[in-house]
Amino acid sequence: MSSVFANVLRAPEDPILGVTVAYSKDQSPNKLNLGVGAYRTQEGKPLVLNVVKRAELMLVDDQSRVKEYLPIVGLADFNKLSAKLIFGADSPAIQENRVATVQCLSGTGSLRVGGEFLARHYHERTVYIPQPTWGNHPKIFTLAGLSVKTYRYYNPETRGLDFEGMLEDLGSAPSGAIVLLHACAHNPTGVDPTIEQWEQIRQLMRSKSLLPFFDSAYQGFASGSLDADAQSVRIFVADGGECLAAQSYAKNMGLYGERVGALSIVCKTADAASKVESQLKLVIRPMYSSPPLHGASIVAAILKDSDLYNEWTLELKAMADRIICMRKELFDALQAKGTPGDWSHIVKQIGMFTFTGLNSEQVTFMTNEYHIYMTTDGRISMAGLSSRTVPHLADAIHAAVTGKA
Ligand code: PGU
Repeated sequence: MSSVFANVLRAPEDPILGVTVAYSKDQSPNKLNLGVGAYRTQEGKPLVLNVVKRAELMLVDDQSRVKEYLPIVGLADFNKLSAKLIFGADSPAIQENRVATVQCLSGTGSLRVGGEFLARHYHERTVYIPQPTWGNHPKIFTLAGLSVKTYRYYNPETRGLDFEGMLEDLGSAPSGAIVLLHACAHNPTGVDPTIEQWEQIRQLMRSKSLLPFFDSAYQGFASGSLDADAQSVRIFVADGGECLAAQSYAKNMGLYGERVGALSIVCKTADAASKVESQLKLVIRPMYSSPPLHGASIVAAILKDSDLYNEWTLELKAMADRIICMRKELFDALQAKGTPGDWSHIVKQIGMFTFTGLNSEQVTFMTNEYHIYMTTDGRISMAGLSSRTVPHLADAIHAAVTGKA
């Protein structure tokens, strides 16, 4: 009675999502999941934004709505409004119809579709990703048919940006290479270039015809402002050059499981953009045919109604502010305990994560002894913390650093 699949090897759990699997099996009442980047309330609960609930009620009440297939490229309103959100309402690229936008399955799907389009139609097949980066990036781009290389990004000694290293590596990349850039709130480091540094990166990349591919998974989460967090992308679009952008509404609208996102390709001409769109359809159709309706309808409803939009920006700011408060509380707790080391990076880094600098042994210790779950690279999701759990985390970090169980 042997299975034809008997020889299939068991695959390891995913380095990020596997943390949640391990956490779920833990029976301790004090367990804490700081692995996945998912927002939690002060009570440690997942949050459905009030504005999302309002939009959903509107959708349910609308008797004219049907459940027909969306077009291959997704919901037209959603695509237009998503491009406006990231590039800005007054973006010349949008006004000149130079942007091809397709609705995709959240940030991941947008990166995957963009990667496959580039592998099929772009002359340079190498994509440079930051070191370190979100663990799924290399897998997504390799499967899309690109070859993946890295550029220096983070300096563990300063716990800041390795700007020199970054410029050096991009400077020696082959002309035309694709460069993956985190639009804001770099995952896992929480370290972003300043606007002046972005400007230098732009000049270097344009001088070498490197093609920017922005991953925007945290617009609004870094600073609390949607416009400020899109600045990096906008300075690249303002110079009239081309780029790609993958957007996710998982975090900033809390629509994680709805899988709603968009891929935009900014082209030099409207003609190129319409041809690009026609080819994106050929990438999408055999992959999943067309995207899901519900999440995109929620996003479009919120983005097109000024009252809902304003409510969204307030709720988004509140999430970003709570994360910033958690940084301060954790930093203060470690200071108060006199935990050895400089922990100021906790308050300096931005976005959902703190890249603590804890090593994998320390992480394992914290999981075994304190039931605190996080990725082995020492990244903690600040959004998973609350005032109630900060002392427990501070105790665990203190013990891990001082070697006391
Ligand atoms: N890009 C970056 C930089 C991300 O951090 C994430 C999510 C995504 C894209 C993809 O998000 P979508 O849900 O597909 O829109 N990273 C989180 C969530 C868990 C995961 O690994 O997917 C994280 O914890 O790193």
